[in-house]
Amino acid sequence: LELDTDLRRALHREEFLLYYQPIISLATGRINGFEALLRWSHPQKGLISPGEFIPAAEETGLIIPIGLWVLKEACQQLKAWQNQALFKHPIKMSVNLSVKQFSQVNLIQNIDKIILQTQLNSSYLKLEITESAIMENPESATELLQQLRDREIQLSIDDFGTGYSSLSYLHRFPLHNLKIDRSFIHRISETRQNLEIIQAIITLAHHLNMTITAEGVETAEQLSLLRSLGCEEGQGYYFARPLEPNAAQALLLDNP
Ligand code: G
Ligand code: G
Ligand code: MN
Ligand code: NA
Repeated sequence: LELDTDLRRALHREEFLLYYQPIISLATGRINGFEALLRWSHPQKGLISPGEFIPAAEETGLIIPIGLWVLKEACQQLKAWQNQALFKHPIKMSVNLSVKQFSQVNLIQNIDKIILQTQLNSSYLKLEITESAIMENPESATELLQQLRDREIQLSIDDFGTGYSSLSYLHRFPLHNLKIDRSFIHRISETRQNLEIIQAIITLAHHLNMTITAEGVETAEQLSLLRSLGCEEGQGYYFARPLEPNAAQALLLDNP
């Protein structure tokens, strides 16, 4: 498999990089954190999105070393920003974990090692896990989530509504935050029903002591509807696209 060889080489040659998309508090307009988003700077093909290579990386198992690189790089970046004292308001760093990463045997040990190496306080790290990763093995997922929570690592359920949509299962898992998938936000003002579905998700999550992040916010109208529904955070092109580290850092300088 050519892509497999390419991905291995990319790791060795340090061709991966991270972009950072801000996550905004809807109440204050401040940056609450960033989501780290992987990019591959291919010597011939230019910048490649994870959608094009993560499925192959999952299949070959390369997602494990790539994912550990992402985690370390993201923790290092936040630590560097903290060391520069660029901001007063605490910022969190969100990192995506795929199904395979979430079920790797040494996940906790690997995370502990990265936290130790980077010296980032683990309460600033947020992990984004999909419903499918959790539902693949709910019992072991619950245990793993609890171990992460014991370390004060923040836990988000990503792309909510696209997987099992298991509203009835949510209470079983020790999660802090729910990210509503952008397909719901996209349709928010289309029908009364869409709005009511989002309202129901938000109400339930609040009952379970989870905060809500709306993904894919692209318009002022979506923003104001989400605010009126009590959604805490938003992420999307309306605020900012995923940014290069320098551009993300420049935004932080303006973060009151
Ligand atoms: O950034 P972009 O829209 O191209 O991302 C496409 C998909 O790739 C998204 O579903 C996102 O969650 C996923 N993704 C981005 N970065 C990472 C990463 O570092 N690890 C994993 N597992 N998935 C990622
Ligand atoms: O699956 P996940 O939520 O991690 O995917 C994040 C991806 O969503 C990023 O790759 C990013 O490029 C994309 N994204 C971020 N904001 C927007 C937006 O406002 N609109 C759309 N269509 N995609 C977005
Ligand atoms: Mn995500
Ligand atoms: Na998502």
